[in-house]
Amino acid sequence: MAKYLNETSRTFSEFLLIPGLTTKDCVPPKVSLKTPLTKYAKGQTPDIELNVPFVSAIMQSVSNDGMAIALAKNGGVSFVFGSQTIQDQAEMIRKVKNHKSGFVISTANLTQEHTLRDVIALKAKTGHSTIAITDDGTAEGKLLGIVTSRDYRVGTDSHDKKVKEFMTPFSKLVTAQLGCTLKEANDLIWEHKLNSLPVIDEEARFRFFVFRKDYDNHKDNPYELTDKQKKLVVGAGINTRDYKERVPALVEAGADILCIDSSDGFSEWQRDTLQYIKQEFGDKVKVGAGNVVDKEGFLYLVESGADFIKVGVGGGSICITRETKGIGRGQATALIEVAEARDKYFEETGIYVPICSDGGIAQDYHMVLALAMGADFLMMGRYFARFDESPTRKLLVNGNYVKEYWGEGSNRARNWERYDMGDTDGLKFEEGVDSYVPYAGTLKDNLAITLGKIKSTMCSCGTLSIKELKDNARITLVSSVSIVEGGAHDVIVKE
Ligand code: RVP
Repeated sequence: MAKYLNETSRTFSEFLLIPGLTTKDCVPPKVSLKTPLTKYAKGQTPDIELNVPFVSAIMQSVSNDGMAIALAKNGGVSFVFGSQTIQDQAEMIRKVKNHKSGFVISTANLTQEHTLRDVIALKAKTGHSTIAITDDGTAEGKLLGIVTSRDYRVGTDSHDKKVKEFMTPFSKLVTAQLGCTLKEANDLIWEHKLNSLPVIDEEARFRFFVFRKDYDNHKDNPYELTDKQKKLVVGAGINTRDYKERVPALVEAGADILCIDSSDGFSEWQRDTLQYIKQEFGDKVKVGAGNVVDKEGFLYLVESGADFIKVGVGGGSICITRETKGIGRGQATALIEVAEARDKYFEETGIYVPICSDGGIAQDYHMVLALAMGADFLMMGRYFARFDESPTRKLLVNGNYVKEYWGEGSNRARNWERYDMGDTDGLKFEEGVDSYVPYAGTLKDNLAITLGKIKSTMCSCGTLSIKELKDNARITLVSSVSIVEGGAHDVIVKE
């Protein structure tokens, strides 16, 4: 006879946190949101820690190189989507690892034989007013000069005028040598009152621009997450089919952490993938696995070698796995059980395996609830899809700006590798939808507001770290009537 669990599958919206004593020391600027990303032994520190407890979802519509750069600059990690060719995914990883904060590879370059007309057209196309002039018109050619909007007058100068007649030539440029630090570049910018500084190599080949405004931005990123070489940390999604080719390519490209991407990860295919990675690369390559929704799934993947475990089946905003396959569990119920299993495993073995709550965060307050229920960090798709940095189009629909957002299990993504079922034919049904989400602006601005709310809630609970929150939070179940009480009620709200 089937086993019937005497439980109700619960979601985040069914819970609230009860405030604890807030001492005068307990203020948002003192709250630390540092959290482990990979497993560690008692008394040691994890090899990778996040500065904010967020990772972006392994999805075409969320995590490309642009999102990865933006999120790492703000303290989290993106898992670049794996539903693309191995070469394309490795190239995205390379772009993130080669990104040097403040050192910008120019996308607006011309030769000195081009004309003012070309300059105006390139500026309109790229939005960049500083153009590098190189011998072959590429971003790696020999630097011959630069053109900025101070070098020409659109209304007066002939548009046929050659670039060489009005550019600032190399002989008059202040340049920096490749290998200089951002601080050194910035000192030159200040000393010579520049807006941009070209960086060249020993053969005078153009490599980067450093802009005055970017240095200021860089100083504004106190949470930036970098590796030992000061390169941004980046993750990559993998599957249980082509891992023998994909994993070495991603490792070669510099991925700091991998994660097997599947809606149901309690499988022998995940075990084989984990064992292969650990046998081939030892502990050098970190890899998360999932998704699971119970203690058994958690222990199975931990014993197979996973460095973190992802929790959640069917809770994602674009996910219809529960409707399609009839599998899943309320996200809060799943998380609470897996968190208990993680703590017990830690007590028994001295090994702490972080867990990630994946999907179903619909409100900012759900984030702090998930952390209080035991999540070490959260994976989110919808949240990040709304920002400028997500890879999708921004459109005007019914007078409102929206961004596109589609599931990895949708027909649009065609990511059939997510099914951990070997090379079985016929597993080509949809378990995700194609949708819009309201456009919300930049990642940095939105994250600042979200983190402010989380820190404020943590202070209300009298806690200054995620660990303290987990240990001390008091969580209550709410009735549907008290949910009504929680919003504005019995008043006429002014427009
Ligand atoms: P959300 O943040 O609620 O948008 O959920 C994102 C999560 O949904 C992903 O991290 C993944 O686990 C899951 N997902 C992605 N695609 C699909 C699908 O097509 N069913 N589900």
